[in-house]
Amino acid sequence: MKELKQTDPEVFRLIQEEARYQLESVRLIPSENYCSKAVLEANGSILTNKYSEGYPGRRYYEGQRYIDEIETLASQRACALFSAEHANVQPYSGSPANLAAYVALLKPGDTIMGLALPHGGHLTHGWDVSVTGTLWRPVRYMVDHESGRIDYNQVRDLAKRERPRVIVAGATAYPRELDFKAFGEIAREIDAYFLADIAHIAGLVVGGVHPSPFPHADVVTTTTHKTLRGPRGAMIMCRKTLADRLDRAVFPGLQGGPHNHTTAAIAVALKEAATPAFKDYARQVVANAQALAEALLERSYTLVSGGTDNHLVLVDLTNKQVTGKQAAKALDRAGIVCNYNTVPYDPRKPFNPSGIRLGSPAVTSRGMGTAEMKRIGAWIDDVISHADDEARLAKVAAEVRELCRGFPAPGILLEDVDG
Ligand code: DSN
Repeated sequence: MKELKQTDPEVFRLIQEEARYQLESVRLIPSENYCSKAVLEANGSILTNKYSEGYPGRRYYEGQRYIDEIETLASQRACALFSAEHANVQPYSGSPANLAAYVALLKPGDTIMGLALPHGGHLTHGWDVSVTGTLWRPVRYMVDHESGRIDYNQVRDLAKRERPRVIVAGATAYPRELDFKAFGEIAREIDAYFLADIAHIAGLVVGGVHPSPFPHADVVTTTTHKTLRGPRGAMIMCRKTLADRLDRAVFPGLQGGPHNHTTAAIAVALKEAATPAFKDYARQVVANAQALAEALLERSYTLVSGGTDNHLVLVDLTNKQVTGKQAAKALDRAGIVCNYNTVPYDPRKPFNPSGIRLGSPAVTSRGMGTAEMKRIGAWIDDVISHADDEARLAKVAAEVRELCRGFPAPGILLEDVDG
């Protein structure tokens, strides 16, 4: 970044500091990852200079000979990887992708049924403070109080009673496998569309460690930057019969020109995700999350649903001396980055809830394995048990830093941050 250093030393310094932070901390936010240097290069390329409203072969601007090829490549790679009939790679991120899907499938006032936000759903699955909960009528299913899992009989009963036009399956804080077949059957019983939002688990689906939403789903949305390890962006995949409606909802319905640099970086990430190494990565993500869960269970932590099938662990701290927010802040001071999170049936408010959410995608991208997850589990307990003891947090932070420097992060070299 020689040019940046010269032109804007202030921004250069902040990026350097962030790079050091990402390198020297254990990043456990389940929706974050490290993308490869190749993805970063495509994302930071001259493709950002272009406007390309429209779709390959049907643009409103001339000069698209290379852009058309890039977007076609990305779209074809997505179809091949996810066994999809059609892929639109233009949505700016996950929320716009979900909005586009609703715009394509629904009339204003129609009913959306999704997992309640405090039970692990997403804002755009029809929560009140999102426009998806005001432009359309939301109904929500919840996880079972005892098991912490989705009860598919309850989903079916609610669907039959409320007759949603779209049923959404997808989550940001659900540690268990989603039964896409069951959701598809329920949707067909009431003649609804089935939308699977696989943003969190796309990399696990590609890696073969979570069942695919196809052929059960009519529409699949995903971000590209979580377990899929691409740039910040999104895709909508669907049956051919819905392709025109979805494409029109994205452009010109909701968006202008696509972000071509992002499209190219998505294409690169999809190529990387098609390799045998990525399958190993996905398997290790799950093994690491399970190792972390075990380390916490051994230390008497309560995990929502008792453990995990995927990349994340949701810890209920109700039986500990700290709230989720206090725990997350103390962990950050000790070099372990996570987020505070509501747990199902949480008596506390979302801004200071009872839980923390931990995920393995980013640490696994650095090559950490189950032995490191055990150490991380022990540190988490140490920090949560001594959240006010700054000397103890500093000691953990030093140990975390030493571990992290032994596992360089993709796209961030030690020599870059050390200067
Ligand atoms: N905000 C993301 C997450 O952290 O799960 C989901 O979009």
